[in-house]
Amino acid sequence: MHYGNPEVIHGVTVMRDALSPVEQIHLLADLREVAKTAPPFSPMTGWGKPMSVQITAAGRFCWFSDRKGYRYITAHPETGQPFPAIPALALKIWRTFETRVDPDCCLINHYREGARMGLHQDRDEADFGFPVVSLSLGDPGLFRIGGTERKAPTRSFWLHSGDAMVLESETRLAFHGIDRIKFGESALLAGGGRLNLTLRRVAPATT
Ligand SMILES: O=C(O)CCC(=O)C(=O)O
Ligand SMILES: [Mn+2]
Repeated sequence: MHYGNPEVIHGVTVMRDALSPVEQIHLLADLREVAKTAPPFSPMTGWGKPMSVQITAAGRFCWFSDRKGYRYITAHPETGQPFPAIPALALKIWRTFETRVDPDCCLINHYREGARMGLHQDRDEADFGFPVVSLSLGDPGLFRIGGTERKAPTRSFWLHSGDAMVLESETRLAFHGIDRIKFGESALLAGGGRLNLTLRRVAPATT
C-alpha cells in the first residue's frame, strides 16, 4: 500500500492513509496517555444540552463551550491542569501541510455510537491563514462540507481511519460537520467508535 497521496475531494485536501496501521496504533497509545492527564468531557452547547461527542485536547489550548459560549481554554475544566504535549505523530502530519508554525491545539473528539457533529465553522482562531488539519482514527465518519455561508450547498464523503484532511484557503472557513459514523466497522478502538484529532494554530504565529 502507498501512504500519503493527497487528493482533492469536493474542494477539500484529503490524504488517505496518512498514518499507516502501525502508526495509528502508536498514536492511539499516545492518546490514551493524554486522556489519563486530561480526561474526556462533554461540553455543553449554547442551548445547555451536552454535545454527543466527548472531547479533550493536547497542546496549549482546548476548545470549550458552555452557556456563556465558545472559547479556548488553557486549563482542563475538571482538573485545572494544563493539557499534555501534542503527540509526535500528529505533529508530523501537521508539518507535511504547514511548516511556518506548529499547532498549539490538538482537539480530540470521541464519537461513540450515535454521536455526530452539527454543521459549524472553525473560526475562534487568531489567523485563518493557517490550516486546520484533521486526523481520523477508528470507525468511518461521514464528513459534510459546505461553503462559507450556512445556506450554501453541502457535499459529503467518508473519512476512514488513518486519513488526514486539511481545511485551508477557500475551505478554511467552510461550514462542516459529521453526519454519522459507521459504528463497529474498525477494530482499532477496543470499544468501537471514532476519534478525530483536529490540529489548529489558535494564537498568532508570534506568541
Ligand atoms: O470529527 C471531525 O472530523 C470534525 C471535527 C470538527 O469539525 C471539529 O472538532 O471542529
Ligand atoms: Mn470543525
